Amino acid sequence: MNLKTYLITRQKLIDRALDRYLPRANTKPVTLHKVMRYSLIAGGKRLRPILGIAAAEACRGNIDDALPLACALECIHTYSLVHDDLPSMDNDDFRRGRPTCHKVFGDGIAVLAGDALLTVAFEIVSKAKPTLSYDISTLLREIAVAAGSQKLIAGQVADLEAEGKKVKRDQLQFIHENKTAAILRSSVRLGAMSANADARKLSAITRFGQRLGLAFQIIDDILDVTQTSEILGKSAGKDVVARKATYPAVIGLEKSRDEARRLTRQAHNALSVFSSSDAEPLHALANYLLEREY
Ligand code: GRG
Repeated sequence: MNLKTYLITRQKLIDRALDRYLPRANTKPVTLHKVMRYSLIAGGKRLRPILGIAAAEACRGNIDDALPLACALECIHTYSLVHDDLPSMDNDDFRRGRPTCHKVFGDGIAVLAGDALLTVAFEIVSKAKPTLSYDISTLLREIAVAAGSQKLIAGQVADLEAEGKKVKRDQLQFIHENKTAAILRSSVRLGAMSANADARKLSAITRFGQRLGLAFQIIDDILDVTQTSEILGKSAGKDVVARKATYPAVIGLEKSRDEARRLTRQAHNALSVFSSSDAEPLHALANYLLEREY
């Protein structure tokens, strides 16, 4: 398969769907809807929704059924970035190749746009088609738990509390598994659910998402040290300055690369229950995430 074409076509599809799901920019209150769109519509690699759609394909589902769930997760991911960039959190000026939301519109409206992106995600999930094995309340619960106080937010709390401290490897893994891997894992699980995956396939996809999610954050940590802000489209080198808990800081750059490779291998292995043609996009995406430069 041609991964470049695959990524571009999926990104366009997701961008069009996000545009449809969000209230128009001229909907009242106009400021809020304009700001939500500023953060969501322009930019972002759309990795989580692309992975969700690829997981649906692996389970022989179709793109249209996976799209609402994929887009809901992208809204949650974007909310977490908007809030994370605030001065009271990571205090970042640059995201998705442009000034951060609060830099352009102010802290108050950035908080509210983040809140609204989180909330609209649940409205979008309510539009998804239930399947025989997964009703709407199961889908809603999946997303609520991943974004909630024991996953995404737990990871962010642990990340804030670890700043400037010496952390052990298991604490670091807790942060990464919750701050990053939980949403990524849910993206592929929801894709599989939209295809009415059986328990064996859902469990394989879950393991794939967990391993890939952790590898993804380790690569993100490595890129923060090795890449420029221009290439990343966000501020590089901040983790060292803020004395963040990262893999390169705790185990060094080379061991971090080894760990990302090891986890990616495990992610590939988790897909052994699928035929190689059904899982081809997931395998290609796992390789791409390991080799990515931004
Ligand atoms: C505010 C509850 C709350 C959580 C914030 C998202 C987050 C948790 C922190 C942001 C910083 C960070 C290292 C997040 C981990 C996830 C991550 C690597 C985000 C960037 O994902 P990409 O590269 O970004 O897919 P794009 O912009 O392409 O979507």
